[in-house]
Amino acid sequence: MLYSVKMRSSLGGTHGEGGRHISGAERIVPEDMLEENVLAMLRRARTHERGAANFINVKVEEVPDTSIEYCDLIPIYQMNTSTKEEGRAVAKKELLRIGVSQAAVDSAFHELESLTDSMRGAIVMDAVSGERLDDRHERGVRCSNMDCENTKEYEARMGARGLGGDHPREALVLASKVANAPGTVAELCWSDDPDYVTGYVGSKKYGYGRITVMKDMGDPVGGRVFFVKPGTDI
Ligand code: PML
Repeated sequence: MLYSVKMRSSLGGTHGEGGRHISGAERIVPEDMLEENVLAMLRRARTHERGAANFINVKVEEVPDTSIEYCDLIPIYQMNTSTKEEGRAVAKKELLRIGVSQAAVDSAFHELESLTDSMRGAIVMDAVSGERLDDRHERGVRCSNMDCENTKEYEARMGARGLGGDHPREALVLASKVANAPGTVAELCWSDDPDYVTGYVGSKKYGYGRITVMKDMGDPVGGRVFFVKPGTDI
């Protein structure tokens, strides 16, 4: 039997009710790894670069085998950049190459660059008009209930490429689920972790386009945009 373990944490109150989002994480693990994963998540919330959370919510749920859908991880390619400006310019070019319109690229960057605090979820945007389609304001839409099937093989392969650790793993799993969702054209993301400057542009068409520098070191504001085909049932 598999279990879903989800954690979200904040500082100074629950997020959205005076508290500041600190971190979130989720895994799907076998029963014998449940306890170690719950502990790892508590530790992560209490030792995060964004602050030591004092509101931590951990949810554990059984996942019936019949409810699971499998998809391939999208292939990784990397674009090396050394400044935020260079990284964002590369991301814009990549989104246009995938087929997102100039209007939608401009709108997405305007939305993300206007944020004063990180969103928990993503902005859903029409890939042609650039109109924001969700009405969830700073909460956005979350992609959840996901993990990679074979953790050992995943870690061996990613470790060999120098891409071990939580950030690439969580981002690649999420980007793969999003890219495989009906209606998705592309995704844009940069991290809300102040010490983590890497981001990506994801798509089913080309894969996980990792961009090494997309923001300034120390910046605690990050976010995501899911670009969808016009008419997608969001
Ligand atoms: C996040 O952790 O908030 C997003 C990280 C995106 C980049 C992950 C990577 O490929 O290193």
